[in-house]
Amino acid sequence: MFRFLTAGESHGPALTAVIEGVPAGLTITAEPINVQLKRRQGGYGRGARQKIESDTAEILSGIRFGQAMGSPITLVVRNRDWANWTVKMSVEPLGEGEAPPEITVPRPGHADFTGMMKFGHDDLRNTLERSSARNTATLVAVGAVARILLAEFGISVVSHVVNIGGVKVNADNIDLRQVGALAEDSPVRVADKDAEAAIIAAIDAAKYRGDTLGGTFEVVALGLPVGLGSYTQWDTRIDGKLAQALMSIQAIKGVEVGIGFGAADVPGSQVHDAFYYDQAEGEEAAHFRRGSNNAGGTEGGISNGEPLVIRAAMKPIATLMKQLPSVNLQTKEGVPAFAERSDVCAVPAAAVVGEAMVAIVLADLMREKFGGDSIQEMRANYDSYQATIAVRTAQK
Ligand code: EPS
Repeated sequence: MFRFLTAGESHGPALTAVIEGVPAGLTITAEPINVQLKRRQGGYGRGARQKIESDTAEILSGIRFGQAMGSPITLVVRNRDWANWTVKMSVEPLGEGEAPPEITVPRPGHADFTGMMKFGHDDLRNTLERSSARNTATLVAVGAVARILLAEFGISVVSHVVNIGGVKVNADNIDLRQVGALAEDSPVRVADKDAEAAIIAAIDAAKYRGDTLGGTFEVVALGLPVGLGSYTQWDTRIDGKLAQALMSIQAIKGVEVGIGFGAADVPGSQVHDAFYYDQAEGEEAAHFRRGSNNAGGTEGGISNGEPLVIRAAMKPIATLMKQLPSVNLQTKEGVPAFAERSDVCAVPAAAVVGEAMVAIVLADLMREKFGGDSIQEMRANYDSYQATIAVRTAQK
């Protein structure tokens, strides 16, 4: 199993992740992790905090001479902003009169209200510090390790944004092998240049109004073998695991696989992906082929060998500079919601986090199916399975 825990507050000293289940012998260095951390920090519409932070990972355990030892891997991402928060976020008790005023007016749509009620906090900082999307830096760092494992088996995970604030991107005719690279060149991670300008204008307009924007991103995984996940129990399904992983990202309110909700509107003849069998020709081996990929790469809770295509919808960020009505939880007086420095739109960053969560689920399913304590052992199991698939696919 590939599993992990994270810890850390948004304005505390650091964020930490401990990962278990990385096979021994896998080459891991900080550099590819830092590449992913930098990608998450980009995107048009982010706030002043990203100018302060320049996220990098320190590896504190599990790696020797650039190779995994099979022991837990600890990653630390330090918060540069901590220097400005040593009193407000002091671990030690503060002296008389040193404590900052309590924040008591929850933002509608944020974790403020639910967290304060559940944990019995009087100061909503005790809730917002951990519920903050700052923690997605650790998810991306863990996802970077998952990607290193997946790359050993030729699996890649990319993303692009398909909608921000209702401005839709037409990416239907773009080759899935190119969509990630095209998005990488765009400040709003869109593969369609026409939509890019309209989206940037929409973000600027929202900022001017003191408002925020959500949107939808798509994650695509290529190179998956058929057979990850299972229909045998509810919690073994690949699509269920992916949905849970994506829904765990702050502000995600919806997930769809393939044509998703669209499949509910049309008859089965227009939904299901017909099978064909292509005979061997030249260099190409005989293979099964599908007429379409409306299923988005999963059938029966199992990967079917087609590209995995999954979308997630993000609501607008809950911190609005033009504050919504709220209530002071102590005095019960109606007042504007708390407003703190924030992003206007974080959908491009959320797409990078989405890639990480998908990579984590896929790495876990690869570990489950192919096992092994070392990368060599895992590869031998993978090769043996692929050989049986090749026999089942070959012409009779
Ligand atoms: C966040 C609020 C902002 C964002 C933060 C998430 O932080 P701050 O209050 O320090 O300005 O910048 O995101 C990050 C710091 C990050 O690295 O993504 C929130 O409340 O969720």
